[in-house]
Amino acid sequence: MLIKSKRGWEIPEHLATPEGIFLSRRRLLGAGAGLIGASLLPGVAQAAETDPSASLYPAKRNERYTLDRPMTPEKDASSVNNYYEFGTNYDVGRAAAKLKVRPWTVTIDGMVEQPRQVGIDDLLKAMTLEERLYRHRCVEAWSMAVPWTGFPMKAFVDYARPLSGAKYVRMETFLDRDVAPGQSGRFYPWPYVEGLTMAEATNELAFLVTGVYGKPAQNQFGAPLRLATPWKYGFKSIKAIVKFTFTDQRPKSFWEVVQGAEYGFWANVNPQVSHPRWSQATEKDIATGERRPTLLYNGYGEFVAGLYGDPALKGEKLFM
Ligand SMILES: Nc1nc2c(c(=O)[nH]1)N[C@H]1C(S)=C(S)[C@@H](COP(=O)(O)O)O[C@H]1N2
Ligand SMILES: [Mo]
Repeated sequence: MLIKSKRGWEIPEHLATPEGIFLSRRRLLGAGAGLIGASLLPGVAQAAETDPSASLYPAKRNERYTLDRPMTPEKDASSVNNYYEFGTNYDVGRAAAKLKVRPWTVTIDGMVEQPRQVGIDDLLKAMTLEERLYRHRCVEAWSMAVPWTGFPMKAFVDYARPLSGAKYVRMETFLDRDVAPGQSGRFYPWPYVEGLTMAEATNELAFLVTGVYGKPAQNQFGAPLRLATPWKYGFKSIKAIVKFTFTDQRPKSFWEVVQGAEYGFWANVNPQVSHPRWSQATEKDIATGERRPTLLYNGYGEFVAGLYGDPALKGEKLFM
């Protein structure tokens, strides 16, 4: 994520423009990639062996969600990640591997029939896993296409049994400064928070991710539970979720607090609405470097455009 007024502990100067990001990504994908991949492999194999959910993978692919572009190779998608808890660069795999993802308790509270806590493996037993190929578009104008495994957020909302007055779901990432060095940066409002309206959370596309590439997700992808809302910019897809709070108050998301003039609550992808500091008209594939025109709602308009037709939303900044 790029923010306007650079402070000493924030992004290095060479990352301060989208081009800088791409250059540094290319460097990562070039000389560095093999090294990073190789050094991660032992940890990865170990994680897969000890992960109590490993036998649930691979899940059956849901063919309803198709790609208009090649899937991003796993080595690229897993070596270029945004996860500020573990650093402001993109090679966070090694740092994120330190996060313990078992045991992992998910809290459900706020406007629900009965607040409760559930262990991730019990939650997985209550849900049916499927695989979906989704596009993923970062607000910084890079993109990829990944095979997520998880369950529809709608199924989770049904499980959580919110009260009829709930209008939003607020999600929160873990907070542990000992494992996540980034969380010591006092400029940021940790823990990471995101939110959706109930209509968005129960839209068929909203997906809670537990795995990717046919196996439990590596930590850098947001294990053991992260969101995927492919019609929105990537910062909405919060990683390592520990809490879902149902509420009638619109949550303030992490990046909205950090830089509200540039990153809003809605964050729907739109090629015609520029970021204040760069165009969103095109995007760059992290694996191939190829540029493509950005699509309205990241190409998912048939699923989600109806969410935003309500006259009550007039005046909302739906695309930032
Ligand atoms: N907790 C948390 N979630 C997060 C982030 C983060 O820094 N912390 N980065 C966001 C951003 S800006 C993007 S683009 C995606 C990146 O997901 P990926 O690394 O799987 O590509 O995660 C999002 N979720
Ligand atoms: Mo992002």
